[in-house]
Order: sequence, then structure tokens, then C-alpha cells
Amino acid sequence: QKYGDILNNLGVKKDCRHPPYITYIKEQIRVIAANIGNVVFICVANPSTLIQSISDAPKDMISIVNTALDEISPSGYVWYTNYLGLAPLARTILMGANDAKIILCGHSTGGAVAHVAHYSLISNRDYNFGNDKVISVAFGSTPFLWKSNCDTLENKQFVTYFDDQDIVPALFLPSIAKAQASRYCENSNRVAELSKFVGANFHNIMAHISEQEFKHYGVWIKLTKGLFGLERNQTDLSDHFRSEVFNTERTIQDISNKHSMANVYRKLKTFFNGQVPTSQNSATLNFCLREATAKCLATDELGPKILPCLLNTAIAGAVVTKRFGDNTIFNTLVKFKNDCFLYRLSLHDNVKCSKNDKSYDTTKNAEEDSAPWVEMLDRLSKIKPEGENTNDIMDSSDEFNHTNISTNMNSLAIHTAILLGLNHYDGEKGTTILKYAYPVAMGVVGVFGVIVTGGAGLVAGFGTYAVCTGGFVAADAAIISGISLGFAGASIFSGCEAYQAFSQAFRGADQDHFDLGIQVRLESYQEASDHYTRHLEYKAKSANIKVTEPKDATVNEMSIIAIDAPVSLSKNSRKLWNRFVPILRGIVELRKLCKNLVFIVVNGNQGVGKSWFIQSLRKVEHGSRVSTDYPSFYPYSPHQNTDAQVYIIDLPGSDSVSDKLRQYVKELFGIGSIGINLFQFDTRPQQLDREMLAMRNMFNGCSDVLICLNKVMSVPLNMKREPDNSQPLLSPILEKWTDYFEQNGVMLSGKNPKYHLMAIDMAGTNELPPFDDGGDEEEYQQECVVFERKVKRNLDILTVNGGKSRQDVVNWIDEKVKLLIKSRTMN
Ligand SMILES: Nc1nc2c(ncn2[C@@H]2O[C@H](COP(=O)(O)OP(=O)(O)OP(=O)(O)O)[C@@H](O)[C@H]2O)c(=O)[nH]1
Ligand SMILES: [Mg+2]
Repeated sequence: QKYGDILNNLGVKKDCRHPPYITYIKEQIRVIAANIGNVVFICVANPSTLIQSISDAPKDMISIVNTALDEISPSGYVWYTNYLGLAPLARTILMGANDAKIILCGHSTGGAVAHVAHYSLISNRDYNFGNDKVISVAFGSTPFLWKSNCDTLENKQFVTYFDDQDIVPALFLPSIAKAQASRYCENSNRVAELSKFVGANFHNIMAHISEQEFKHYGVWIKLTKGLFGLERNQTDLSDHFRSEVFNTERTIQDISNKHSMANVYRKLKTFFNGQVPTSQNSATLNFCLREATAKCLATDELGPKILPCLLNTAIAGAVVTKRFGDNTIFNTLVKFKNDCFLYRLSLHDNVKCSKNDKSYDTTKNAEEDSAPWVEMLDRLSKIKPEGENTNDIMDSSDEFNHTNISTNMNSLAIHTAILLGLNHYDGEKGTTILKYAYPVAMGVVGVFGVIVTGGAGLVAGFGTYAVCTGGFVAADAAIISGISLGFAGASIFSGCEAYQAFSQAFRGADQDHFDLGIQVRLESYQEASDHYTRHLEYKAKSANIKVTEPKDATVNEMSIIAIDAPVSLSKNSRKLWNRFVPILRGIVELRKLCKNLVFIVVNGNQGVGKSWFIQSLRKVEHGSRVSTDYPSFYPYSPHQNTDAQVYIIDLPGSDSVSDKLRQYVKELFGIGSIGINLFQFDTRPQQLDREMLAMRNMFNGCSDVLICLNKVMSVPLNMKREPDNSQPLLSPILEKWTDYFEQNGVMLSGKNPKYHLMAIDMAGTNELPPFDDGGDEEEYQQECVVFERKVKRNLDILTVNGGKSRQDVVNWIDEKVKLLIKSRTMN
């Protein structure tokens, strides 16, 4: 609303105003992207996580692009730029909309990151969009670039505004900052104050300042005396930093004020010159922008404990365990479904009462709402266990397809989570429940309901919800998903199933674009889970249970099932409470049953070797090439942890153009705990933007991901059996790949990195083992010996040259499974 008002005041026409896209990670705003007409603003929020990198900046520097090794920047800035996906975002927008212009901007460290992103974008060898397409604008930021033979003015598209008394632009400057700081550093209180302000240890900064002199790259515009004396300072700012104005004695409060957005930089808006961007293509560009943000920007990690993920995992878990003869999860789901039905009955009783309609058929309505669960469990009930004999079980393969999870597992999980996330109590607000009883009972209010009904008001009516925002879902999921607001709106009043609305939303997004489908799921999962968590919080509070860890629904689940409905509640609310508790018990039970369940998901392009990889892992002989159509699951016995029930999932190629093949992959989104992504080995990475993004999306929520550069032995490298050089031949190649991955936000280094890299060849050859055609036995045996010798020789060559083989992968998996189970037991 406020954003709209500001634009309105600036004279921006209605058809150029669109809701901004906001990325939250760990509940902090990271990036805001919006377009006004043909101008795209990508605004980087000032990230608290970069504080350490400021402390370390002068000594911890890395190159912004690996082709230019002497153009370096504080590693934290580069890391954050890559992690957020800013350069790919800008590139994708420019590719998608040829009249777009981009402004990357930010305040303080956010501004420095905006500059780094800009620098990284235009230094990429694939950048060919022209110098006037992109500009980066920073406010009060540190310098970001150290470069030998640097002409600071080589690119005027880098603009930094700074207040003449802001000390942040002087940070990292050895000669100036040292002099500046020395007088503060004499007094330890001041150092503490200063450190608090910078958010970093000032002593450290000073200690680390080396001979490297940062350059004030681009155009630096000094704001003096209440902004009216804008000075373009072109080359050397050192005069300014030595000037009296800069070196006046000031309190820490002054220092902080002179850096602050609110006190200094926001005033700049008075300089807005009134040229409002206009474009007939504003809406088209907005769509392109949304698509690009969904594909490129980092997303929050799905917590393993969030309810929709648990339900998905439990359904998938029921499929696999039932197939292998264990009905425990399936039976728990059946009971869960029945308990949800009873709860719905009570809700519809309320509807009947609120409508004062004797003909309202409570049972029929509750049955209709429960139908998707009934259909799902009906399909699962038909799953037959594999043969009785254990060997058979280990050799069997199975699929996720229309006979089991079908294409509505996600919708079902989200729909259910929203039902359980809505607070139906009349506690504080008297009769609110009656007013909204119908949409509430339908489970419509929630992700889409919030938009449709003008949300905030309705949700606020229940006293406990805040509207959680995501990019699409909160802004306009409808456009993305292909359902019109009218449709979702109508669903509330016409009685169209909310569940269908979700299914349609996903299908709409899926058909348009793979990544959007994933993004819409991600946001819906988070939104639904948020509602559920808050609902439990509300319940716990109403029963005077101390809510210790509000972000964690599991704690409140346990507390609530341990007590009776509070007597302070009305009779109606107590009834609902009593119907809710068995559902919670079911959830607690499902959590327990899923604790040892581990899905390892294997992803990669068509033909990269996923199926062979899994066959090698399971020591199953390779067959002739059969392309995988539906996700298949296989039991895998880890060698260390006997409690874990591990299943490996083989996916169809992620570059498949067939919607049918990709549909089921998306349904499995969020169930994987460990990911394995295969890339075709090459001596250097090719342009893999799409693959990088697909991998990050696919493995959102996984604790660890192994990236394998696969089939090393199928590439002619002339690797020797006894290399004469001490450095393994594959090491420099792996280094190149590592750089490439990190520049695309796939972090392989740092503390506890999520991603791990190996160059492997599981089979040792792409030839098939000899086939016993029933002919000469001796000849066949001889062929086998030759084949095995060749494989062994190849694998020896691979490992002495720095590659990894099957055993290394097995060890990695076993270790990760062990750690995963351990961490789940501890929680
Ligand atoms: N050298 C070598 N070649 C392999 C290896 N794994 C697979 N290949 C070759 O790559 C081909 C394709 O392997 P698949 O496992 O079917 O590929 P996929 O990724 O499952 O393919 P889709 O199911 O179509 O996505 C095989 O037929 C082999 O020729 C390996 O470990 N080493
Ligand atoms: Mg396959």
C-alpha cells in the first residue's frame, strides 16, 4: 500500500505500478525487485551477515570473476552476491526483455554488494547488452574493488552517494582510515563504540589493513550541507578524507547519524527530477521480472520439520514402505485422514449454525472436503508388497506415478496444512468465527484467501495471524499460476474446493515453467506452515502453556496433546479442540515414523548417467540404456547406520521437455534429505545457468548435496597410470569447476558447506559387461575376466589422477546418513 502511495505521489501511472517481489531468507528481507515501466530496480538489503566480512575485508579478498584474477573484492561481498543470484537475475531480465534497464542499488554493505553484482555481470564473457543497460547506485557504502592499474572512472555507471561526514566510505583505506582511527583507537571506549556502530571489530579492521589500497571506483557524489551542494568527485577522494569537515571530532551518535538511511540518504528523494518512467510494456516486463526472480534469486531453505513437507514425506514414505511390506506409515495416515474428517464435521456444523440453514448437509460437505485424502489412500491401499524373498526386494525397482502419489500430493499436503493452520476459535473475538466460518471450513482462507479477501483484515480478525509474504503467492500468485483472482475468489463463495484451487494453481504454474512451479510450491509450503505454527502458538497460549520456541511447531504439538481442552474456552471451542488433538497425535506419530526415513534424490540431465550411478551403488549389473520416465525408488542399505531406512530416487532427466516426466519430479519437491546431482565431466564448465538454478531449487531443504562430475573415463584426457607430476591431473580442473559453482551461488567452501564436489566414474567404462548368450561357457568367462581387468585398470587410473570411485561415494553417503539421523535424534 505504502509503496503504491509513494509511486502515486511521484506521478507513476497505475499501469506502471506492480507489487514488488521480496526475498526473505531466515526472516530477513534480502532483495526487493520491482519494475516501474521499463526500469527494473533490484535493491539489496543491508545484510547483517556481512558484518564479519567487513572485519576481515582487507585481508580476505577474492576475485569477482575468475577470468580477472587481479580484480578483487572482500570475499563476503562476492560470496553474498553469488549466493543471492544477483548477476544471473540481471542477465535473465536483460535476455527476456530487450527494452529493460536495470538499477542495482543498496545502502551501506547492500550498496557495495549491488556494485559487485554489477561488476560481475558486465565482466562475464557472455555479457553483450551494452554499457547503458545497467547502473548500480549505492548510498554510503564502502569501496568494493581493488584492482591493479585501475582507472576509477572507467565506468560511470557505478554511482555512489555519500555524506561528507560518513566514515563508511573511508573504511578499508589504509592511509586514511588508520589516521582516522588512531585517535579513536587511543580510547578503548571509543573503539568499542565504533565497533558497535560498524558492527565489526574495528581493531581487527585496522589490524588487517594492508598495503592494498582500495579504489573509489566509478562516480562518487558527495552530499554536503543538507544535500544542496552535490559535488561530483571524480578521481581521488583522499583530499576529502583529509579535510577538516571529515576530520571533525564527533560522537558515536554523529557517526551513526551520518551513515543512516533515514537521516541522510533518504532525503535524496527530494532530488527526484520528475521524469517518470513510462512503458507500454510495464506489465510484460513485470512478468519477465517475476519469472527471473523465481528462477535466479536464492530462496529460503525449507525446514525439514515444516508440516507440508512432513505430509509429503509421509505419503511418499507410505508408498515405499508399503511396497516393501511395512504398513505402519500407511495405517497412521488412514487414522489421520479419519481424524481430519471428524474435525471437518465439526467445522461444517459451525457453518450450518452460522448460516442458520437446516438443509445444510454437514456430512456431505465434510465428505467432499475429505475426498482427495480418501482417493489418495485408496490408491495407496492397492500397493502390493514385492516378493517375499529378501533378494527380490533388494533387486526390485518401483515408481512414483499415477497409481500412487498421482499429481496431487503437494496440493493435498498444503491444503491439509492450511486447514490445520486456521484458527477457528472464538476466544478473543467473540463471533468472528461465525462470520468467516464458511471459507474457514473450506480451508480456502490461507495462501490464496489472503489475497482474495484483502486478506490482512480477514486474517487479523482471528487475532493471531500476520500475513507472511513471498514473491508470488502473496503478491499475485494468480497471474503466475494461471488462475484468475476471480476464480479463486469465486471458490470461496461458490463452494468450489480450495484443494482444487491449489491443484490448478500448481498445474498452471507447472505448465508455464518448471521453476515457477517449484517457486509456487515453496512459497505455499512456507505460508501454510507459518499458519500452522501460529495456530499452535495461539492454542498453547490460550491454555497457558509457556511458548518457548515459537518458530518450532513440534514443541507446541507435544505440549498440546498432553493436556485437556482449557475450561476457559467456550463449549464450541472445546469441542473443536478435542477434535483437533487426535490429528496432532497423528502428526506427532508421523514425525516419529519419518525420523529414520531418508530419501536420497539423484538429479541431472538426460543421459548423464543417473540410472547407471544408482545401479553401481547397489552393485546391480548395468543393462542397455533405458531412459527413465517416472521417478523410481530403490532401497539402499547404508553400511553404518542400521536404523536408517534409506531410499534412493532416480529421476527422469531434469532437462526433459516432457511435462509428463517433470510433473512427478515436482510432486516430490521437498521430500529429499540428501541430494546427488550429476554433471557430465568436462575439462571446464560450459554455460550452465539453468542447471545451476535447477539444482539449487531441486535440493532446497536438503542437508547435503554431492555434485558429481560424472563419466570421467568417457572423456579422452590421456591420464597416465603413474603420473610423473605430483599434482593430480584432475585437480586444476576441479578448481575451475569449484570457481564456477561458487560464482553461481553453489557454495562448496566455508564452514559446513552444503555442497560437495567429486569427479567420478562409477562404472569405470561405458561398455556393457559381457552377455552370457548360453554359448561357449569358457569363452564367456574369459570375456568377463578381460572386462573386469579393464574396469579395474580404468578405475586405478582415475583415482591416482584425483578422481573418485564407487567406494568414495558410498562412504560419503554413509557418513551423511549417519549425521542426518544423529541430528534428527538430537532434535
Ligand atoms: N564411462 C561411464 N559411462 C557411463 C557411466 N554411467 C553411465 N554411462 C553411460 O551413459 C549412458 C546413460 O546412462 P543412464 O544411467 O541411462 O543415464 P540417465 O541419466 O539415467 O538418463 P535418463 O534416465 O534418460 O535421464 C549409459 O548407457 C552409459 O553408456 C559411468 O559411470 N561411466
Ligand atoms: Mg535414467
